[in-house]
Amino acid sequence: MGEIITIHRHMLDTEQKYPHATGKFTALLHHIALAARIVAAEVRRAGLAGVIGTSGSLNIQDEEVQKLDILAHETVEKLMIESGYVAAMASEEVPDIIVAPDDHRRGNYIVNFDPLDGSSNIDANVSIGTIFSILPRATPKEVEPSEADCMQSGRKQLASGYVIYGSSMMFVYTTGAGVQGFTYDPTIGTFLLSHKNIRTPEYGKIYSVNTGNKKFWSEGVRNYIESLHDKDEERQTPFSSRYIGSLVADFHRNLLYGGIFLYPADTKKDPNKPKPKLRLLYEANPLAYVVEQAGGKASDGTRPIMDIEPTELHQRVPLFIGSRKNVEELEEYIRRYDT
Ligand code: FBP
Repeated sequence: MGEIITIHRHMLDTEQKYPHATGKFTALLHHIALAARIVAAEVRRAGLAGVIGTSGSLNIQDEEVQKLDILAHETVEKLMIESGYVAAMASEEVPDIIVAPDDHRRGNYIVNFDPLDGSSNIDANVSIGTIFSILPRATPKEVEPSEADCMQSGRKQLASGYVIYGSSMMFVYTTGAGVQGFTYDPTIGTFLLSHKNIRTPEYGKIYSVNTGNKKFWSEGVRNYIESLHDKDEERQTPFSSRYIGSLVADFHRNLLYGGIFLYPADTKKDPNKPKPKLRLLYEANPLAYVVEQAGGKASDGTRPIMDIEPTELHQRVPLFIGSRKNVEELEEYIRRYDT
């Protein structure tokens, strides 16, 4: 049996390398891992506990809210506030920022999160996940936290990652020193290091996109996807199409195997104005930090996702993410046909 490294030990070791380490950062990450374990327990027994199906309400995104979305949101929010390390949060499930009570429970970190990603797949027992992004406060701690604290560019992230609730549960994160993956071992009740220093292949032969929207994409995106079906030795095409419909699950597979995930803007809703779907602060930015730390790339088609200055809390962006050379090829098609 190789060296057993628990997630807590790894986080501590990582933080102790930082000159001003206080242990608070590790404790915050530990609370996120704990929240994920509670969410996982709810997800695993959802069919038995009557938490399958919709809650009957719509969220700020105008999407049907699943009962488990609410449960996951409440769990993460509760753990973040009780950690005592968080000043404010932004969640996919609530319209405004959540400010920690102005007492011993208010800390100095900001957490943006998608409590349950891929919720359209919950009832079908398909892999789903939780995505998180940790930032420092942008406003002085003497003033009340505000949207400005949550709406910072991805370059300001101190850490980000996701938990995937799949055949096994994995916690994948970065603090800017590479990407580590931990697998949950139910026999001992903790996450153990299973994927050290994940590097994504420079070029992969998998593409992940909802081709049902093809007619509503830009010419550049359509031509790029078409070109992946040609026989071309040099480009190693045709590629394989893989699409789960859970961003975390599609991203995780491509991170390990190589390839590209695309969610372009489309004119399905408004023929005159292409609309993106995925959210910048708690979907695109955290995954962009992970993929860049693994040697890959994340773009909105013309610029790195993490260079985007947020203008809205629930801002959406086109997302092209994965192996560096694949994303650069896509950007080349957009340059050639759309600009
Ligand atoms: P949420 O489930 O968190 O709202 O995320 C959006 C999402 O489900 C992604 O996980 C996924 O990549 C995408 O939407 C699927 O969209 P579509 O059903 O349009 O292909």
